[in-house]
Amino acid sequence: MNERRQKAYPRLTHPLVRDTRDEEFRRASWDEALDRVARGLRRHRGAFGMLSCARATNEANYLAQKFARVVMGTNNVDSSDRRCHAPSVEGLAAAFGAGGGTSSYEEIERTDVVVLWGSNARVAHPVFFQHVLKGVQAGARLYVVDPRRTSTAEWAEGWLGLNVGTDIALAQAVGREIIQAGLVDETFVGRATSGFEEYRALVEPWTLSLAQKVTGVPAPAIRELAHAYGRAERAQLCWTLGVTEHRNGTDNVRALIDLALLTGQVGRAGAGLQPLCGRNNVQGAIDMGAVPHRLPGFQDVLDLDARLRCESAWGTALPPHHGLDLAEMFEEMETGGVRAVYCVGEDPARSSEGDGGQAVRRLKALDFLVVQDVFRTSTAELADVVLPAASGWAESEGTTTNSERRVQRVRKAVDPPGEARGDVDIIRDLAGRLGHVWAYADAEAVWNELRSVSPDHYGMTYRRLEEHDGLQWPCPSTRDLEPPYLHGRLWEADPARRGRRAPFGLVPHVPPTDLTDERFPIRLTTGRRLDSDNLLVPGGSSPSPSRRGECVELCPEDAERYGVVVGEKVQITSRRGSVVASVWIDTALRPGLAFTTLRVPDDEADADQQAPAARCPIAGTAEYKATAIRVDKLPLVTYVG
Ligand SMILES: Nc1nc2c(c(=O)[nH]1)N[C@H]1C(S)=C(S)[C@@H](COP(=O)(O)OP(=O)(O)OC[C@H]3O[C@@H](n4cnc5c(=O)[nH]c(N)nc54)[C@H](O)[C@@H]3O)O[C@H]1N2
Ligand SMILES: Nc1nc2c(c(=O)[nH]1)N[C@H]1C(S)=C(S)[C@@H](COP(=O)(O)OP(=O)(O)OC[C@H]3O[C@@H](n4cnc5c(=O)[nH]c(N)nc54)[C@H](O)[C@@H]3O)O[C@H]1N2
Ligand SMILES: [Mo]
Repeated sequence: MNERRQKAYPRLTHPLVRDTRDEEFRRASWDEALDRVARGLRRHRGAFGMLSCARATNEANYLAQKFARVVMGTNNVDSSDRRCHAPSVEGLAAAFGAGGGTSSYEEIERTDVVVLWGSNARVAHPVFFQHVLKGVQAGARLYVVDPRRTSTAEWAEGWLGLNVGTDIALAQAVGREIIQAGLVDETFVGRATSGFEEYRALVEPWTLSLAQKVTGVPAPAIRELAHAYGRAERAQLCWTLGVTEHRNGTDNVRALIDLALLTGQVGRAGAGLQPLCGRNNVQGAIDMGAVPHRLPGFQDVLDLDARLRCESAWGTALPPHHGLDLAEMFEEMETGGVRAVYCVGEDPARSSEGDGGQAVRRLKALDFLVVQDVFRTSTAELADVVLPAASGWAESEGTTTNSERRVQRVRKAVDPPGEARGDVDIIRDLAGRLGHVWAYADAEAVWNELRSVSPDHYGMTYRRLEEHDGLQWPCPSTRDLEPPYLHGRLWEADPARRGRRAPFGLVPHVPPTDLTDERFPIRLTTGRRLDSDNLLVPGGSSPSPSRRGECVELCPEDAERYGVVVGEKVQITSRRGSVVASVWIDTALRPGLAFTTLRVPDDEADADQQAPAARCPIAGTAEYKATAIRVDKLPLVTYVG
């Protein structure tokens, strides 16, 4: 077992400080630690970046973004939404104006067709998957679109095993078939959308046979999906990282939304578009404004009315332009644009901005780094000051927002250990030291301020959240409830009430940046496993035949071709670097396709081996899902079963 990488992080119980990065940390009082942070940040008002936490409460995220905007005067605030959910938010916002999934979990149980596109929900979203299974039990047909025959696919009526990075080609062939078969909802398209003729022309070349060639999915399976989706009374199209973690993640999302526009599978009970959020409060972090271009309530920073509302609530002028996103902040660490970082509940040194080695190098070069986390993370080891936080879950009062836009109360059940304190209290006290006295008595006071600046949250008092067991946004009124699905207005007959039309995305198919060829013949994709949590994989880096650990998974045919067995180490080389990993054999894969967890382990390699080849220009999400590699057998077998 690889102790160095896999040892669980210890819990933080008291503040830690040091004068220089070469020194060991020493224990400090809260007063001393917060004074040091205030000193460190004061010097860098113009070159500051805030990383906020998609696992912490809404209240913590609201204060984190307020700290960046009000105390530090910058919109440079972001969270790991950038790595997974941002393309969904951008794609949905471009089509409908709101960046949230359009339907609710309950509707998944009462629908006719569920499509899980690039989503291994059985493994990564087990709670949601229970709703899917209830739907299936009630007669819904389930389709799974995934290069691997995942355990999610085992439950499906149809599995479409496409080639990595061919989602747009597949979606457009489905769209063409829907048009050809006369399954377009013409009323909806005519009333509520724009760009249909351009869409028809765009998808025209994507015949079933061309799509079969490009995507690898047999034509009859594409046809079946098109007919099932197009004929369904109600259908739910759900997706996650198989769609978003590409150089064109937002375009991929648009291509899926186009299918719903074509068939009117949105804005009605039981019909919808549902990107699943990775962590408990990714949606909330975005909704609270912990993103560089949006104020709380998904209001654009450039929207003067929204800015004025926040300025009057916060008593200060706000920067009137978009800030830097997570990826850009890391780039600016290199060029001097970001010199100080306040990192609340993010672990970029391990989870990495695409590449661990590069992220560590950039964090080390900062003038000042403060980390506020539950655990003593790899990122905390690089900091000047470390602040111990209470966990947002079970140790704090507040709220979080799930994939169906439902805001729910979280409650404090136990005290945090040692001197650890809640994120809300820490950020508030720090603001006070920097001259901004915020008199919140508790989390509810923070929430009520958020309600005053975000019309979509206005109706959600703590009391109502408790009475209703959570409420979905939008909730503009303290009396009424909105329907559980979004965009019902698109179905209005009256154009004035219908409002803005939803435009077709009209996106082109482009292959991944990293092409396979003779030198790099294998497509490596990454993803989750049931027994691992993001970058923490039980079993370390040396799997035995009974325990996978971190490894590269090959199909039986490829393993035989390379003459390798389970547990044997191989060298994996991409165009950007090389790592050594142990082999696991998985029948979910097919020849030419390899799979690994988020990071192939290799203690010797800290260079750019995991750097993504590209990013989505709209959402900033990295192309984590499509690397071209070569697998070389090593002369030495290090494991003998
Ligand atoms: N057990 C467990 N659950 C988790 C996590 C965890 O670490 N462990 N992490 C959480 C987080 S942060 C997130 S964001 C979510 C992610 O949840 P998911 O997105 O479901 O997880 P992934 O396994 O990353 O990717 C989903 C699927 O995309 C497929 N895929 C790869 N390339 C392509 C492609 O080109 N096209 C298509 N259509 N599919 C492709 C992969 O084979 C994989 O099965 O999971 C959350 N839940
Ligand atoms: N190669 C590759 N890399 C990837 C991905 C991939 O598919 N491939 N996926 C990416 C994805 S989808 C994601 S989401 C990222 C995840 O990467 P990270 O951002 O590192 O996310 P977590 O592992 O969730 O770590 C978040 C931190 O929050 C802390 N924390 C939890 N609750 C609280 C709280 O209430 N308050 C505070 N202050 N801290 C708290 C935890 O201790 C933890 O250290 O990794 C990304 N990296
Ligand atoms: Mo994620």
